[in-house]
Amino acid sequence: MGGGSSTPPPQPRIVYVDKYKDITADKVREARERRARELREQAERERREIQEAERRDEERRRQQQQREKQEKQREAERLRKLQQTALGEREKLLKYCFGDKHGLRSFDSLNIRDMQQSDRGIRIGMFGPSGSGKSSFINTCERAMKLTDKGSCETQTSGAEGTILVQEYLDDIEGCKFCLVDTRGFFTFSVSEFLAMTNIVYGRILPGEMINLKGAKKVDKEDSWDTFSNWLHAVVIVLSARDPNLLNGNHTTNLNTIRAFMKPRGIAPVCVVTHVDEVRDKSQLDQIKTKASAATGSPESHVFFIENYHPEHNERDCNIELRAMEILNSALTVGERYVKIHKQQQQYEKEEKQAASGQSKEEESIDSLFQRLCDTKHIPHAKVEPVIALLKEEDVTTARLLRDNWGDLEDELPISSRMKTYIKEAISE
Ligand SMILES: Nc1nc2c(ncn2[C@@H]2O[C@H](COP(=O)(O)OP(=O)(O)OP(=O)(O)O)[C@@H](O)[C@H]2O)c(=O)[nH]1
Ligand SMILES: [Mg+2]
Repeated sequence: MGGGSSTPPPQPRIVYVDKYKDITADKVREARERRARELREQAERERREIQEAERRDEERRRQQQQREKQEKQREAERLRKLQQTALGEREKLLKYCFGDKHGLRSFDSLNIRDMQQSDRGIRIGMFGPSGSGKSSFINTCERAMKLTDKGSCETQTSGAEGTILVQEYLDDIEGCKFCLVDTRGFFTFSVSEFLAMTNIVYGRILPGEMINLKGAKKVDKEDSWDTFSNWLHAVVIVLSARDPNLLNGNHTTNLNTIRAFMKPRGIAPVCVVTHVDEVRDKSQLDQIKTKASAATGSPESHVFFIENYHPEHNERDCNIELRAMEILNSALTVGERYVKIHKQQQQYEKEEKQAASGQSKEEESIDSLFQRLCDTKHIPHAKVEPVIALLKEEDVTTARLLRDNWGDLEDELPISSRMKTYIKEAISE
C-alpha cells in the first residue's frame, strides 16, 4: 500500500471550562443578598400569615362573645317579658269580677247578684286520687297569686283512708273573686266517696270540715251551707301523669260515676295532669292527654299539663306560674258557664211554675213564697208558720211587699240568719 505514512487519528480535544469564570465577588454578594431577601420575604409572609390567623381567631372569639352576649341579652329580655306577662296575668286575675269571662251581657236576663256579692265568688274544687298533686297545685297557684316562695297548703299528707278534709285557699287575698277548695283523701272511688263529693259540690260541707266516710259524722242538713254561692261552681280533676291507673285506662272506669254526675248538670271539669316533669319520653304526652280526657270527660282543650312547684323549689318559674294561671282562667270560664246554665235552669223552672199557677211574680202571695222556699230548701213548713203569721199581722201579704219592706222587717223576724238569706234570695229573684 503506498505511502505508508499514516496520520495519527486526531486526539480528542479537551476544553476545560471554568464554570466559575463569570462569578465575580459582586455576583456572589448579589446572590447572597437575593437569598437573604427571599428568606426575609418568606419570614415576613409567614409572620403575616400567623398574624392573619391570629386576627381571624381573635375575630372568631369576638364574634362568639358577641353572640353569647346577644344570646344572654335575648334570654334576659325573654325572661323580663315572661315576668311582665306573668305579672299582667296576675293583675287580671286579682281584678277578676264575676262575668268578666263571658261578658255580663250574656247574663242579662239572669239574677246573678248572689255571685256578684259573694266574697268568695267562684269556688273551684279540686278532686282526684290521693297523691295526685291537688295540694301541690293549690300551692303553685298560691305562689303565682301571692308572689310568695312557699304555698300554705299541706302536701304529701298521710291522711287516713276514710276521711276527707275540705279546705279553702286564696280566700284570704283581699278582693279576690274566686277561691280554691282542696279535698284531701280520695282513695277508692267508692259510693261513699262519690256522695261526699256531691256534698262538697252542693256546699253541704263547710270549709275546714272533716268528713268521716264510715259515718261517724254524717253531714247534717241543718248545719249545711247550701246556698248557691257556697256550691262549687267549677271542678278541677287532678291526675298524675305517673299514675298507672291513668295509663292503663282504669281511671276511665273509676271516674264513670263522677262524669255521669257532672255532665247533665252542666259542670264541665278542667283536668290538670301533674308530674309532667317525670315523663321522660315526651312523645307519650299526647297519649296521656287523650287518656286524661277520656277519664275526666274534659275536652282535650281543657286538659293541662303542669310541673308543680316542689317545696324545695325556691326560685320563681314564670312558665309554671303562667300555666297555673292559664288553668285558673279556664276554671273561671267553665265556672261562669255553669252558673249561667244553672240560673237558666232555675229560671225556666220558676217560669213553668208561675205559668202553671197563673201567678205573676209581683203578685206572689206570702203563703206561696214560703211554700216555694220550703220546697226548694227542704224546710219543714211548721218552721215558717210563725213568720207568715207575723208578716200577715203587719199586712205584708205579698212577696213584693216583703221585698219593699225587707230593710225594716229583717231584724224583727224570729228566724235564723240562714233562713233570712234564703228569703232575701227568694224575693230578689
Ligand atoms: N315531681 C313532681 N312532684 C309532684 C308534682 N305535684 C305533686 N308532686 C309531689 O307529689 C306528692 C303528692 O302531692 P300532694 O299535692 O300532696 O297530693 P294530693 O293530691 O294533695 O294528695 P292528698 O291530699 O293525699 O289527696 C308530693 O310529694 C308532691 O311534692 C309535680 O308536678 N311534679
Ligand atoms: Mg292534698
